[in-house]
Amino acid sequence: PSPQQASPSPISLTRHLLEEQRAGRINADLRLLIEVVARACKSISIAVGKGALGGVLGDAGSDGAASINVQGEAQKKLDVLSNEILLEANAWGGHLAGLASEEMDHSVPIADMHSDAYPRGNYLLLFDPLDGSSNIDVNISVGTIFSVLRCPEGVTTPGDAHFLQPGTDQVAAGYCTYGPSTMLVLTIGHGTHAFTLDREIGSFVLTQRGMTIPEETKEFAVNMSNQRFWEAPMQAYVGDLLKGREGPRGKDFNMRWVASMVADVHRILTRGGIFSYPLDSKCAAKGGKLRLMYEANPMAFLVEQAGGAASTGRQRMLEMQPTGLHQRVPVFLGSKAEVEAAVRYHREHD
Ligand code: AHM
Ligand code: MG
Repeated sequence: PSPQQASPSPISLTRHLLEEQRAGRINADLRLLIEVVARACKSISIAVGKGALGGVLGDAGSDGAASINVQGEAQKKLDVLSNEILLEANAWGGHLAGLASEEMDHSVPIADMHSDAYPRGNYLLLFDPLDGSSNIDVNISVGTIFSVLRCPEGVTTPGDAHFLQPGTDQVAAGYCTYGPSTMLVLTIGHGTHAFTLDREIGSFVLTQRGMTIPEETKEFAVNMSNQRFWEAPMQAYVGDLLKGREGPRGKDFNMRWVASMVADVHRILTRGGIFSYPLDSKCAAKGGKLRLMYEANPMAFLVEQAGGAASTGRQRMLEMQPTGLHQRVPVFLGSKAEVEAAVRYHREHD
């Protein structure tokens, strides 16, 4: 190609964020925070990629005793390692007031993290360090999910209550998927953009600007083995999907379920679909399976910014007022028209 036609130079995450800062969409602190999270994700990607060679597969805990997290689930070695990587990376940056993780009972104010008194910033970070843990040992995609909120004005040592802000208050959210390639998908409220990790260079490169979820879909994602435990609206909704072309929906649907939310949502952001983890009689007492603050809300923000929708089946996800750090919710997200259809079944069959 002549010099005039040369392909544009790749845009790194660093350059993208600097351009967002120059456009007045983020400040330097939020930019640095996102850079630090991205750097931690690179470390996690390396650990995940080593697999059995890194000695990181299997359960955490010693002497045959399983290590159990706040959710009552056995922790994997990589859950613990990923949590430590994110904590360590974010402790000293100076942009956070506190952080909270799926793997920790309570949030931690930055002030309590080190005796060296790191400076304290204005943001709160929430994360699921390694989502889809059941897939670690079988070499299937897993991911990290994160959400960023503002620390309320005047609060220097935030506690759990300060994190309980509705998803509409998120200033940034994203996930990193550790699959055949490692990708970071990010929103700061101005579209959803995807970056692919260039492993040789070690930097994330913008590979899809402005992801857009097709409004209509013929693909749904759900754990069908729970069917008999679902509530009436979900029974009716999926029942009609399965009737295909002859049924009221008038088209044949395909199904996909990775059992890693990050991978399932990434597929939906790429080619459309609906993801659901509904209420069922097994998880009803807890309110659902997936966690609002560091799974449902960040994904809902990303999906809405890509033109999709996210709901509990009865309410827009981002408008839910959280009542607990580890609160669980039913989740329906993805192609807008399909999420609206699922919500309609809830209205009609409740
Ligand atoms: P985790 O945070 O303990 O890994 O659990 C969340 C995961 C999601 O990634 C996934 O969508 C879901 O649990 C799979 O659940 P199931 O095993 O019931 O299909
Ligand atoms: Mg999780």
